[in-house]
Amino acid sequence: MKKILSLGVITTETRVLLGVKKRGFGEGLWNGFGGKLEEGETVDESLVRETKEECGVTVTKYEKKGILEFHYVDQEEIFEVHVYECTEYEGEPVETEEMRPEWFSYDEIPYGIMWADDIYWYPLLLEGKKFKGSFWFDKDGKVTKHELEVVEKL
Ligand code: 6U4
Repeated sequence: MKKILSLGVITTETRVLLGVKKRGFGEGLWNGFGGKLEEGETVDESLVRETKEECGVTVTKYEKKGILEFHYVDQEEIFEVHVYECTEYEGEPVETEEMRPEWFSYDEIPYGIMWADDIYWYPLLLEGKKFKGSFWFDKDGKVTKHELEVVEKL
């Protein structure tokens, strides 16, 4: 079984907005904003709702850039994460109960405290490419195997 999730990376020409997750799955890691789909929701709707919940902004211009499958040892389901680049938003980023947002220059992205797959695909996203991939994790969150390709269309 697959579980679909949204993940949005807010970008400017030089910086990305990430949030450190304060609780739950991925706690302590810097990540984009997103989450599971609620009943009857589309992936786009989940992206907009979750981003608002997690850092207070409403994304108004976004494009799907990647589809990634994550295989975790301790999760029964495969996560299918739809990755978006968000280039316009309304409101100002604020800390919420779930996340604390911060801007990072492209060359200061804190890969050491992010999900281990991120270092593989953030560079593609920041170069404007579209991509598809799969990552397998061990119990410590290390990537044991991966497949990743740049595609013309998702
Ligand atoms: P609840 O159950 O409401 O706390 P929800 O906010 O719906 O959770 P959550 O927080 O579990 O979902 O969402 C996880 C977020 O982390 C999604 O945006 C997808 C993202 N994510 C999951 N695995 C990831 C990985 N390996 N690399 C990555 N992001 C990942 O960069």
